[in-house]
Amino acid sequence: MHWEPDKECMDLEELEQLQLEQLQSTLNRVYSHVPFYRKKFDALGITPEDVGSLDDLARLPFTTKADLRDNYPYGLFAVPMREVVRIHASSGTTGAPTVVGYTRNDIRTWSNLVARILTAGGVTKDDVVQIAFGYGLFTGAFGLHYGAERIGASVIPASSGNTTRQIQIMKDFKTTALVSTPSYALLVGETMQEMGIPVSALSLRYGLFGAEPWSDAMRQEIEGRLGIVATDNYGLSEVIGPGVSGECQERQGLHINEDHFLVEVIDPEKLRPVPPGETGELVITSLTKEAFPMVRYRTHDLSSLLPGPCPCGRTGRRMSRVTGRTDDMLIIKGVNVFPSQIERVLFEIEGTEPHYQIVIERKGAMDEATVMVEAGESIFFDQMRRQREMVDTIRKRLAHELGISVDVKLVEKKTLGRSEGKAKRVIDNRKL
Ligand code: DLL
Repeated sequence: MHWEPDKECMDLEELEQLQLEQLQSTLNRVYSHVPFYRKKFDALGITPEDVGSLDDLARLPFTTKADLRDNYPYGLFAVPMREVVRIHASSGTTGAPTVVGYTRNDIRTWSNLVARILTAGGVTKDDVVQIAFGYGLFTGAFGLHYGAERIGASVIPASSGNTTRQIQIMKDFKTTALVSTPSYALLVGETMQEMGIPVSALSLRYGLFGAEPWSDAMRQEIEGRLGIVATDNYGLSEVIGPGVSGECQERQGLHINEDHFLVEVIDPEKLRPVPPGETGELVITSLTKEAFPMVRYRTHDLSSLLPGPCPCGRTGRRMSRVTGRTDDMLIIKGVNVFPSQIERVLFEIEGTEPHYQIVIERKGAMDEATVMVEAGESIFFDQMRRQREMVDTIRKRLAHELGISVDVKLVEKKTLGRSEGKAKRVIDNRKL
């Protein structure tokens, strides 16, 4: 099922022609309306007219989060404020927030792109969609809300938090699709169990999850607990919010809305494209945005471009799940470690709950990492011997996967903090 089949299944040559025309108009727009871009292009001796093919994109300068901060709040807007009808911001984990704006047309585009993703994830106008993202400056709730309304679904703006109430609403209002972060979906499943509400009491069929990395193992866990088909969708506020890419029912990678975004994958050190299919950092250029166009934005998200057609008929390229961020990468004892690697190992071990946290300390010159893992009740009521065996198994498997030794601590169910938005997996107490 497609929302805009003529666009989503476009002939590839036609798509490239469209991308080039839109790229040229975006470059003209930023060159004439945003002093920041004009200065950068001038410094490199490039004018928009020099870009005659999509390959010329590689000659353009990158834009970074620091550039957004330096131009806080409205310095990168390409239209006067009277044309801006919406403002969002991302708080990020460090530093000043970054502010983004939308014209009326941008909101229309955004809603359509999210409608594509919801449709690909199974949602139709017959669905009742519960949005369990926080409504506010975060783009997640409003983006998915507008997309679901665009389709004609019945939208419940439940917002985040108050999980027992969410479940009550889900049951009473006969919600058929849940929209949230994957970690929140797990918490919903867990809370249902505690409330004694079986999956059969709900009408849920689909889950559309995004805004943070998750694994296929986590998908299976969520699908089992909630009795749904779960799809992944990706986006970031600097580029538009949700709506950049999303999985279809084949779940073989996320379809990129390529008629609106040009996606490159680069080596984050050498800053050159990696060979097709290899993992690197996503760099995204917006092609149709009016208020806040973006040229070669370095996302710091790690993914790869997947070749070949998808049985669903969409023709654009797909990207693999985002496994983490270049700046999510921990360096422990000199070794690169991603939280997603730890998650994968824990999901394979019976008796552990899918909740974990990594705590890193520095003792003298040495890093010490402890992985706190919630253990199921049966383990806690068991003898010490079984607990020790489990710690040992986890430690060995982690050492094998990560290439370094880490401490493992079992904690009781529900000891680790739960997040209603993006999960916090890492506590780094090192003063580096
Ligand atoms: O999280 C937009 C969004 C909302 C996407 C709802 C999907 C659903 P930001 O708050 O600006 O925007 O955070 C963007 O979150 O650079 C990634 O690191 C991460 N991220 C977003 N979606 C995924 C995903 C929204 N599906 C940052 N998988 C991005 C992995 C994701 N990471």
